Amino acid sequence: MSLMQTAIDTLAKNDRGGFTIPTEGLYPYQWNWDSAFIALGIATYDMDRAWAEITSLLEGQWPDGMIPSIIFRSDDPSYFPGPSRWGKTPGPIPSTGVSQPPVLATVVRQLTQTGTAQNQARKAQVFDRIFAWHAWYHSARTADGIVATVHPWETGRDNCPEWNIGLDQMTVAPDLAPYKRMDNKHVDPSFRPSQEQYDKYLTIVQFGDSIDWNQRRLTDEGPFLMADPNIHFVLLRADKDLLAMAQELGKPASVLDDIKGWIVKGEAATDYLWNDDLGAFTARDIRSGTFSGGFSNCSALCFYADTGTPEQRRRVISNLERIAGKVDYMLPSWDPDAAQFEAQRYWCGPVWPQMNYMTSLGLAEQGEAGLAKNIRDDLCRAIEKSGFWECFNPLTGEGCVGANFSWTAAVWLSWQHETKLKGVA
Ligand code: 9WN
Repeated sequence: MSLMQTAIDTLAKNDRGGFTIPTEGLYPYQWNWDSAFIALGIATYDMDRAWAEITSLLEGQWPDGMIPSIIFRSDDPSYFPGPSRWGKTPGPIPSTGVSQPPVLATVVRQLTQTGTAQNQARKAQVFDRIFAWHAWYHSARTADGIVATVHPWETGRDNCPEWNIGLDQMTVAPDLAPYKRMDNKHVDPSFRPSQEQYDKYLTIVQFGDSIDWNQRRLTDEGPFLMADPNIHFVLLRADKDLLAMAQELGKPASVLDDIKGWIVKGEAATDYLWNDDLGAFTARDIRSGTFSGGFSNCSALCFYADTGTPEQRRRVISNLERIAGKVDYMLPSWDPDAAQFEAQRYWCGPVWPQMNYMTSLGLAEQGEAGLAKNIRDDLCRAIEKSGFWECFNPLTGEGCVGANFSWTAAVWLSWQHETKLKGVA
C-alpha cells in the first residue's frame, strides 16, 4: 500500500465523527493545534470533512474567547488529566484550562485562499471566533506587553528544557491531590516527561482550578509565567493572516486597527525573545528576564512569522547549519550541543512533524529554499523509514512515542499534494 493511502487510512482510523484524535490510546480527545494541522491534511482529499475539523474545534471556545488545548467530549479513563482533574471550566464543553499555539487562522486562510463564494462564506463563518481567540491572547494572556504562557502544555512543547527556568522556580503544591499517570502506560516511560515535571504541571492545574479558571489571574498570579517563541511566532503569523482575511471580508476599520495593533506589538516582542549570546530566539522567564540556554525547533520560526532583523536571521541560519552537522534528521527539538539533549525523550531532542512543516514553509517563503528542502526531506525520510510516528529520533530516524499519528499523516499528505500540484512527482 502507498504511504499516501496509509496516511489517509490513519486519519480515517482516528476520526471520531467530525473531529480527529491524535492517536488511539495515548491521546483519546480533540487537541487544538493537532486539529488545525489535521485539517490541512484532510483538505487534500475531502474539503468538507476538513472544514468540520475546524468548526468542531471552535465548538469548545470559552465565553472569554479562549480555545482550550483539549476538548473532552467524553471521560476516557485511559487519559490523565481528564475532565474531572481540570475541574469546572467555563466553556460549553468540558476542557482543559489552557490554550495551545494558535495556528488556526493560518490554516483557515490557506484552505479558503481562492476567492470563491463558498470560501468567502467559510471565512465569514469562523472569523469572529478566531478574532476573539487572538484578542484573548492579546489581553488575558499578555503580561508586560508580551504574550505569555502559564503552562508548558499551552506551548505544545511540554517538557522542552526551555521550561526548566520557570519550573525550577516553582514548588510542588504541598496539598497536590494524588494522581495516577496514564501516559507512561501507553508508551515507553523513558520517552515521556519526568515525575517531577508532571507534579509541577499538575500544580499549575490545581492553581487554575482554585481560582475558577480566571485567566487574567492565572497569568498574573499563577506559578509559571514565561514567553514562548512558538506561541509568539505562530500568533504573529496568524495575526497577519487574520488581517488579510479581515480585508478580504471587508471588516470595519476598528477590527483592522485592532489586528494591526497586535502585529506592531508582536514585532516588538520578537526582540524581547532574542537571546544575543546564542544568536537565537529562545524562551524567556517573564518575572526574572532569564533566557533559556538552547536553540529549539521553534527558534527558526522567525521566517514563518516574517519577522526579525537580517542579522538575527543570519545568525539563526548559522545555528541551523551547525545543528545539521550534528544530526541525521533535522530539526531536533532541542540543541544537540545544549545540556539536557536526549534524542528520544519527547521535546528534549526528537524531530516533530508539525514543527518541520512550519519551519520549512517559513524558510521557503523567505528565500531559503535549500534549508527548507532539507528540513522537509529529512522528515519525509524518517516517515519513509519508520512510518507515521508522533516524533522521530534525530540521530536514527526511528519513530518515538505514539504510532499512527494524525498530524504526521496530515503533514505528509499536505506535502505530497503540493508536490503533485507543482507537477514534480
Ligand atoms: C498534553 C497531542 C498533544 C500535542 C502536544 C504534545 C502532547 C499532551 C501530552 O500531545 O501533549 O497536551 O499529554 O503530552 O506535546 O504538542 O498537541 O498530540
